[in-house]
Amino acid sequence: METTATTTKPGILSGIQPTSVLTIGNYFGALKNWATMQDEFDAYYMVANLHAQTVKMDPAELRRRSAETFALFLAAGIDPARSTVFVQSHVPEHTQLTWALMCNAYMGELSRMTQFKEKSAKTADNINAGLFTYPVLMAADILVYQAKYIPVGADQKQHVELTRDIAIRFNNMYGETFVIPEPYIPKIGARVMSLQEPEKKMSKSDPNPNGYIRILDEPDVIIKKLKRAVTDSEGEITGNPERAGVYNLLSIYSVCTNGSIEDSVAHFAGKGYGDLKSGVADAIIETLKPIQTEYARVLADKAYLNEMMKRGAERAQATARKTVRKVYHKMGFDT
Ligand code: ATP
Ligand code: LTN
Repeated sequence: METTATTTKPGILSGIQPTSVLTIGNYFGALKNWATMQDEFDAYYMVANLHAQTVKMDPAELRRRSAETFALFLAAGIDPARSTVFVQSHVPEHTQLTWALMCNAYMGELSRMTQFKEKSAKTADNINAGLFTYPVLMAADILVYQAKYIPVGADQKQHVELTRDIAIRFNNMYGETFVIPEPYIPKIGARVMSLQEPEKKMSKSDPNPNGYIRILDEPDVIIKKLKRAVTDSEGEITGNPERAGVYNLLSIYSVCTNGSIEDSVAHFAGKGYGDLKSGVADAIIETLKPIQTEYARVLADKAYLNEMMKRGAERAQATARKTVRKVYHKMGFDT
């Protein structure tokens, strides 16, 4: 369980907000890749619960979802012996560094963040200051661990660019302090699209549950959602990306079976959409089964779960504390 205090591997950090139960998009686009990166990198993976309150969440629900998301990380193969896996609020250095960075971030640059514009348009009755300063908290998440590579989807790239700008600005003003991070797009990544609107990505906050498959969905739910998946009227199964619905199903089959799109097309050659849908449903069920079994085991063992959270937070804090101390000292704060 113990790791060495110093490592020469480049640091990576990523996080997922525990706003809802994770989908197979989160699994194939994030968690599965995170698990494969654990040996090559000094990996930090966190449940971004502080971020989740920028849209109002019921406190009891947030607490429960934070623990469940942590359990799901472990079930999906994030190994606490090889990675530092933790819950954001357990490490107060994130918010301490946020204040220091906030004084070095500009209203203008925060106003340009696409996600802020989109989310404030959606929740016009709750444009809180946290929604606006959210990217500074994200910058603190990254910089507090001196992480070099940040595995994120396209929608978060802008926030990583902002983090770079803040870090460069800070280094110029106060002297070399932060490693300058870069967005990291994994070699094997998958973008899973909505089953109902295959031009849009599958999203855990989609109001239509038929659009997504949750990692914890039961087999009968998966079969039902696949039956309702949008295809087209052509009838033939080919690997044409412009036929978004069919292509998405073939892509999901490919990531489940670790094959290529061509392999999937060959597998379904001459078959109809009914076979495609049931084949994809079976592949998803098979892929999720071991994760669901492990999730149930981990979640039932509260002592183990709490112990893993505690150890993860301690490990994370050991690194984070050093950065905050350095930054506060440079800025003229005594602690
Ligand atoms: P929300 O609906 O709350 O915005 P989301 O399901 O889009 O959530 P995020 O929490 O924004 O997910 O993303 C967490 C991680 O999962 C990110 O690394 C993101 O790139 C990845 N991810 C999310 N959805 C997909 C998807 N459909 N395909 C591939 N990767 C995805
Ligand atoms: N904002 C991200 C989650 C997140 C994150 C991070 C990702 C919070 N802090 C630091 C990478 C690095 C999201 O909503 N997907």
